[in-house]
Amino acid sequence: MITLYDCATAPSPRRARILLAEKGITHETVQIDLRAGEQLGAAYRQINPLCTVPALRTEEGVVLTDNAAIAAYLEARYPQPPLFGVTPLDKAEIASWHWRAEFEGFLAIAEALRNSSPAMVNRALPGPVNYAQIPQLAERGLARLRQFFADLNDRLETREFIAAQQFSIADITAVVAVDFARIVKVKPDERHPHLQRWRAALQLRPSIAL
Ligand SMILES: N[C@@H](CCC(=O)N[C@@H](CS)C(=O)NCC(=O)O)C(=O)O
Repeated sequence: MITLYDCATAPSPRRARILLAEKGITHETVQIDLRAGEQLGAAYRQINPLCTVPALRTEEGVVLTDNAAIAAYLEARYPQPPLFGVTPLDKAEIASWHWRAEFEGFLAIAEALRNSSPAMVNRALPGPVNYAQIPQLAERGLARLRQFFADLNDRLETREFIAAQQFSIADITAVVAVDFARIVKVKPDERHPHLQRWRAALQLRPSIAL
């Protein structure tokens, strides 16, 4: 049985949860308590030395230690429904927007939150090594995040989905980023009608409630 190492309140494992649900893959879930620092404890380090969630133990007993590996494995092992595109051009378009959702969305939120939160002093990056906060990075993260919302809104003006006219991994990563942006007080508003329409439509998918 597949095991997902998860944290119900964290955005990165939510990406894996949605992917598993979209593909209808039965699995067990183990919650790791990030607030209590369980990811840094000896027991979890043995599972994932990178000290992050999600991690996924495959049926063969191999532990995949990040979303990139988890998504690559699940798409190859359970090809239906395809979430990375089918034709070469669709795959390219989805890969491009998936990267943007990670780099311009996810990483911008991480910069803004992890470089400003008093709870994350010296934890400006996840993982086993401590890094000091850089307050200016928090400001830049907020600016990048606002720009990402504007760009995503423009992109969705003429589209139901972000890339290749199909629901894909790009929508999954983007919706998790858009929802988690609340943590730094950035939310879709009247300047983002297309983004709001897309977000409302995604709510109809059972996976998005996870
Ligand atoms: N590259 C990783 C990043 C995972 C990540 O940053 N996870 C966060 C939770 S959203 C974490 O484990 N944080 C632990 C910490 O802050 O110590 C992935 O997407 O799989």
